[in-house]
Amino acid sequence: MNERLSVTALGPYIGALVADVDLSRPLSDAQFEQLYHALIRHQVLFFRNQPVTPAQQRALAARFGDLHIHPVYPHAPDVEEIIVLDTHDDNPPDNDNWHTDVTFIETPPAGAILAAKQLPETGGDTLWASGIAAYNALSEPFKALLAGLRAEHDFTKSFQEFKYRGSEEEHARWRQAVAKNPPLLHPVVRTHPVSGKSALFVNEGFTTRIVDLSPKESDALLNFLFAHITKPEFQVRWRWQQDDVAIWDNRVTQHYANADYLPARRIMHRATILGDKPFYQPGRA
Ligand SMILES: O=C(O)CCC(=O)C(=O)O
Ligand SMILES: [Fe+2]
Repeated sequence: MNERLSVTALGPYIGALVADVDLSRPLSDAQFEQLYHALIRHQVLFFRNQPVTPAQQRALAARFGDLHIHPVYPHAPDVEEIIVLDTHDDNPPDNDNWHTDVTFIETPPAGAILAAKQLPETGGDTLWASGIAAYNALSEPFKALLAGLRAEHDFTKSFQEFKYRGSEEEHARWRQAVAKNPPLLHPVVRTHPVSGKSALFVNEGFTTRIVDLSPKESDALLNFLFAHITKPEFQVRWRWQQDDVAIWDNRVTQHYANADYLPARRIMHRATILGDKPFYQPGRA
């Protein structure tokens, strides 16, 4: 059996295409090791032609850690760890903003695995941005200003009440999720626990304010940082084909799902790997 994965960078900062691996089968330790190192280095990995079932996708994700069960998104039949993102005219996409997944919990996901199940003829690309590249591009005085600042992350910034009024059951699930996920704080700059690299860790999806600054200072700084992360230099854009798989490091990246394909339907499956509590440790890398 061929144990060597082929890894081709898609740019200097973020993204790589991985070939010579079958994600539907259990990976050997040697294969997993290569995959893991490629993920830390490139932050998001892409694979073509991987028709994984929900159970196979769960098994692959479980190699990386324990899995998260989402408070409001629906899941695959019998596999509650696999979120089904089925978007169409009656359920329009809502990930067309720059965000890091689930930063509204104490230990946001370390990563996620997304599989393309049904795609529109055209459109529906996803972009990822490197928080490491964005951070590195800042001047030293600016980095010094960010060091030690804390930002609030709020579930309701992206999951707004008006979207969950379809049925009483849906509304009740939303209320429960709000009660379970009060706003909390994370460092504005986060150190990667494995690579030691620092990354911007505020995202437009969930970050509401920098609590150590005045409201006006916080607005100005966050607006700058949200705009800064959208520089194409820090990004990779993926044009999906059926049965593509993407794996990303959610600790140091954010992403944006283009909502340009309605009325066509698009179905994606996502597994979410639990992470640890974000910290900032200056000078590690
Ligand atoms: O549908 C996509 O391309 C990405 C959606 C998203 O934001 C996610 O799965 O976390
Ligand atoms: Fe997302």
